[in-house]
Amino acid sequence: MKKILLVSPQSENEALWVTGDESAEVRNNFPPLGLATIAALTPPDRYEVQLWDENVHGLIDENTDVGADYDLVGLTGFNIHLRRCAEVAGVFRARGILTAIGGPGISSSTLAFRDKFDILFINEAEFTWPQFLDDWDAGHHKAEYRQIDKPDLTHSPPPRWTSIEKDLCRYSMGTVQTTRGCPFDCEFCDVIYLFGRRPRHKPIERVLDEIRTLAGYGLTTMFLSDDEFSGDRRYSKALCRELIRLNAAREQPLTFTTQISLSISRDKEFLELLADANFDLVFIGVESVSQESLIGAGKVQNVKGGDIAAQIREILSYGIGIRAGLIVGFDEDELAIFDRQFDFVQESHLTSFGINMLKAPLGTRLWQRLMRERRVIDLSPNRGLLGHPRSYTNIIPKRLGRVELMEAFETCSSAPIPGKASQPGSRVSFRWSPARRPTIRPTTSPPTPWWRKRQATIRRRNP
Ligand code: B12
Ligand code: SF4
Repeated sequence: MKKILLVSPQSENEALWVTGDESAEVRNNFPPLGLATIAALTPPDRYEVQLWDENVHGLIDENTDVGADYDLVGLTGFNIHLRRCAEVAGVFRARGILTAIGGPGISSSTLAFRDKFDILFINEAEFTWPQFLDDWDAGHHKAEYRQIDKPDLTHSPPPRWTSIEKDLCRYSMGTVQTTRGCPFDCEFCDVIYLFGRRPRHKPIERVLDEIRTLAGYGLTTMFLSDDEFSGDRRYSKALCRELIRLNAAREQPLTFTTQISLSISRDKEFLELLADANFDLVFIGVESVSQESLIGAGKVQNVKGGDIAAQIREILSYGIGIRAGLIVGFDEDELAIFDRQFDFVQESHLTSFGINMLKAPLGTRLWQRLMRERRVIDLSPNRGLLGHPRSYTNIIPKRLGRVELMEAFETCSSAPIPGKASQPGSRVSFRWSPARRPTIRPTTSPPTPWWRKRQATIRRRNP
């Protein structure tokens, strides 16, 4: 029987999501969902599959004993992981083992990394991986498999976690994907190229089964691993109703978290459902307090609701915490944007946030426009020297000097939080210099009736 090892590369960025506040055994936030899906697409009667997450199982180098003689090593990753994927592939190629790579990273940066792996899987692999396995068995596999159509998610099998089930306690949450795709079209984002604008969803019963499986392994928080959980609102509301039922039948409710758009601040029914389903934190691409920058970036869904700080407070008032993504370096941004973002964090009472410099990912509308304007810098020859991806950008900003932007960013982001400086995680979020560090104030607006109801519900469920 052929043996396959599926590796998720070490990710400094991801390891940093572990704040140090979790229990000692937690090594990573998210178990490798893409690899568990590939494992599920691999017939167990023909192949043995083992998952290996470098953040949990250790770094792989030429001396590492991976426990068996594998016939194939498959890697996964986003674009920020590709360099590490290439290093790991190099280790196995030196041992004469066939290597493959799939995931969004190689799907969007195919050319730059083509020669680092033997077989490339571009885009989603629900159809191409089984096709490869048949070709491989028949002795004539191709060097590249490319999925053009976007598969209906009923074709995506429930992820198979069995090979790492003992290690699932080392993750702070379970991952379940309910939809792929996003109806919006932000200029800097490649989600719609990779996954389409029409959200595709899994049948609700399937989602519930996946949640129950992970809960059975002892995980109590579930990350719904979607681009935009509210993209198909009828579906996500129906799912929330089922999550409420699922929790009601449990002694201890599960906690949910996901990525969602700011536009939910205008949908009270949805906010109530999210709160009642026990979503305690959502990631929102807030990006900027500047309406001009948001309009320029095509992030109109944030602008439609008016005052952004008020929209955030509305969501917080339901007891749903927000981790916000912020961006500096839009064409409309001047140096004052740093102060404006700072004041905005104060005013909105954001519970958590991370900040990035605007980058133009290959192929996005932003990349195309800035290429025409000759404002994209090819950093690939220097990639090894650049350090952490948060500390540089591949664009020439419009109103800010490039050095000015990077210096201002570095000044703000390098100040450690007192008492946390030595812990992993202390640099993952944007830290304003100590004098300017925001204090999270208690909300000044009176609690809404729903907030009070949610508090009562929480108290009832956790006496
Ligand atoms: C959930 C999510 C997160 C979560 C959890 C991340 C995690 N590690 O699990 C959080 C919020 C933390 C996050 C953070 C970031 N994310 Co994110 N995230 C996603 C999201 C929405 C879902 C990922 C997922 O779970 N997919 C479900 C699985 C089943 O899909 P999959 O892994 O793609 O696997 C399929 C195929 O790709 C393929 N495949 C994958 N691996 C392999 C391997 C082999 C061998 C084979 C054959 C096939 C194969 O087969 C699978 C079935 O089709 C995606 C968008 C999306 N819809 O996928 C963005 C996405 C992956 N993230 C992205 C980015 C940029 C980031 C950040 C860098 C953002 C930032 N600036 O900080 C950070 C990086 C953090 C890190 N170090 O991991 C980009 C990546 C862009 C790219 N081209 O690489 C995406 C595509 C969104 C986007 N366009 O902006 N993210
Ligand atoms: S809402 Fe989020 S996922 Fe959708 S296009 Fe904008 S940035 Fe990308």
